[in-house]
Amino acid sequence: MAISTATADRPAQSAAEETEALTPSEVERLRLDFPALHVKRNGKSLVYLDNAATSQKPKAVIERLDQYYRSENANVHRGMHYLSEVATAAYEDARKKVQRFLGIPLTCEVVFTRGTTEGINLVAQTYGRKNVGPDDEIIISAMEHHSNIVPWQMLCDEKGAKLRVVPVDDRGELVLDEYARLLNGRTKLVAVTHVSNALGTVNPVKEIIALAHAQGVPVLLDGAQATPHLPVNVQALDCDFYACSAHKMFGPTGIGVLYGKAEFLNRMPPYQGGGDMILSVTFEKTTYSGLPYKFEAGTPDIAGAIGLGEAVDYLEAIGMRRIAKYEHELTQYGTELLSSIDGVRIIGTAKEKAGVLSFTMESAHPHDIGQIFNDCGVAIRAGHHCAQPVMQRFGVPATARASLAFYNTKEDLDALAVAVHKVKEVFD
Ligand code: 7TS
Repeated sequence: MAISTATADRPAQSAAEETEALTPSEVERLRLDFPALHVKRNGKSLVYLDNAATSQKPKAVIERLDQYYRSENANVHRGMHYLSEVATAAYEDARKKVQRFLGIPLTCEVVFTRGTTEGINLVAQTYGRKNVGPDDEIIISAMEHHSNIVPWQMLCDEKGAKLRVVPVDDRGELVLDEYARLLNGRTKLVAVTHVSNALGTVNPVKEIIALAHAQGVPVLLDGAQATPHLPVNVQALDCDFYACSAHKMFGPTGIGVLYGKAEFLNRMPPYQGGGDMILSVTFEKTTYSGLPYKFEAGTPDIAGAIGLGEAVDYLEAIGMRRIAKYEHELTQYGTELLSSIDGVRIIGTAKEKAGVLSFTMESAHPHDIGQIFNDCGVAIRAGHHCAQPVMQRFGVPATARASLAFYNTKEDLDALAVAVHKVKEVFD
């Protein structure tokens, strides 16, 4: 397959091509699109394995931001002049690109946010404050990122509601029988992660949604770690809300997406008040804009949205199925490598996993592992990954975590294994 960073001249892919994993030579070519992968440290290119924290950006995205600020910059939805029309068209075009990428039925169901965190807070503060009362229940899981725990805790504290938590088994899979038992007439919302950032587990979200819907309960999915790695179609999933962050999807920081079914979004009050979200304002009464503008108060991150549009074009040109397949092979390779080293314990061994390799070592604390890895030019994250409850579940304060993207290679994982041996040399 010919891969270029330009969008206009990309060939359409056949279904057969879509299902084959990326080949190593394609990955080598794609790596050239990412300047940061070629940053040198001690004469060697960095090995970047911290993609769950944030991903690197392709030239297409960087250049699109540059073009926007050089020749298209103006505020959106308000100017009567040329640049404002250009900026508005580009911003709204980005919304359509995101709509297509996530299989969202209506363009007005794409709300631009600052990221996953803001998307979840928006739902908690609007849908939640309106619909949750004393003794109602919200179901989350034991593997959530703090951003899918704390907003619900805040809501429950305010309303006298209860947080119910689906447990995780020793492999890092949700215990679905327990989940089914937790669902009841008081449940107002289920909010679970599509893919765990700490364990890599891909949750059976279709089943989770079907069980909730059978009881009339809506479901929010935290898609922060899914959208960069898996094909996601919210219509096929039938989730009611879906939140994700551009910066993990090879796009800019400071921008993300909240999908919500229009039937929910229409009935929710606004999140923030300000410019762009109103139809008319008097001191007596304000009326609000329709979707999605009701939820986009103030000047949005225009450049960010346009950059995200470019990022999803880039991902679609490669093909999310091919990315998922390649990353699956890479994850298996990395898992086998790490499992073969004495004293390494992998945390998170679910059958369905995305590219996260969380591990501890008998001899060294994760922070020491991170330090030695850094000395070896291998970037990973060591810590609790903003998922302290799941660390507690596995009886560890922290893990070292290598997290993959489609531009990583077996050689990157070999470098990871060399760094693990280095840690053993120092600490064993
Ligand atoms: N949900 C999950 C599952 C995440 O992994 C993250 C960020 C968030 C929500 C929050 O995303 P944000 O873009 O709003 O900050 N996860 C990580 C991580 O694993 N390391 O750094 C950030």
